Amino acid sequence: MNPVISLIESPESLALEEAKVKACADMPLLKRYSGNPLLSRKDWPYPINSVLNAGAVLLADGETLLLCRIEDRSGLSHLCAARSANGVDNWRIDPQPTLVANPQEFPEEIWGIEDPRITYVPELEQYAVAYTSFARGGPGVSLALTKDFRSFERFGVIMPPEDKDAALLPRRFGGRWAMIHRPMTALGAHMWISYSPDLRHWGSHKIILEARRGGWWDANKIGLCSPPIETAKGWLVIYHGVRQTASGSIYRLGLALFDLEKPEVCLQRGNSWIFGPEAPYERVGDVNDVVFPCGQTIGADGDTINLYYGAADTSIALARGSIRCLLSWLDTNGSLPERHAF
Ligand code: BMA
Repeated sequence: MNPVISLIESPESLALEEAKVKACADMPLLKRYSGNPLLSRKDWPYPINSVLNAGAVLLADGETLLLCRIEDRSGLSHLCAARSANGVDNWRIDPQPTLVANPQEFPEEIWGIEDPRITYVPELEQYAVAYTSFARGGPGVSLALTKDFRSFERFGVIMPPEDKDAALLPRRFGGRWAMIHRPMTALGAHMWISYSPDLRHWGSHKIILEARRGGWWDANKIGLCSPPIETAKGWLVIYHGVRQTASGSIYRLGLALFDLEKPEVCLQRGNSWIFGPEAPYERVGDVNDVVFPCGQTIGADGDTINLYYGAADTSIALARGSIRCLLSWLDTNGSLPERHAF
């Protein structure tokens, strides 16, 4: 479960908090782990092409589980779980694929399944996995529930093509579940939220964050990265922005904050990106210049964020930051976004 940063109460805790915020200025917002990349093709127990874009969660026993997207040597993807006691090394990888496309029952998966985002849902005592199902209509959003990442209850496609980059929020709002996702519409590639009474039927669709236009780093195409993080100030969202250039796309990360009780309301949006492809394993791979997180875990201090990201569509890497520092950066570098009706 994501922590909620406690509200500041006494003058002493206020001073301590101020000192911690000041210390943010001396550290990078997201610091790459020195042993990156964490997982790549050579680590896999069976032949694959690449391992990328993993959902992440801390299990009840404290282990980190990554549900990795594996592109096999047919070009299609499935999901495979890797577990580690410290979230950094000694990964125990399932000897066989963990969740594979099942096109007989779910024809929307004929070209594989990709990019899972995991949310622990206390009310259901289960993990919800929102993933991309890929078929002739393009990518759609599918949902499955699991208790153990060994057996899964599949709900099938819940957002029809073209749609992807989805994660469930961990609780209900006014009795309804909420899902952030990124449909492609005539309006462009913006982030939306939809609500459901039962996780199967979705409505009350609203745009929550728009791709900017023109020369911006996040012009024309954005999407949710890892599931939103619940903080006292709101839902902290890491999203990707795609810059089209003459030599291809550049995938970078930005921040936005949404209202705790009305997650469709954006409170702040960062103006510049906070993390982009710089290291060789991010700049060069099957798809150059891509950092693409689908999951994070939060440290025992309730502040450290371990962000797991696909690097150049080839391997999985880790960067660490502080939720407090990300929020304080947003305070200084964010603004209230314009809202457009659709
Ligand atoms: C996106 C998704 C991701 C991929 C990224 C960069 O559209 O398909 O799976 O990592 O492109 O290729």
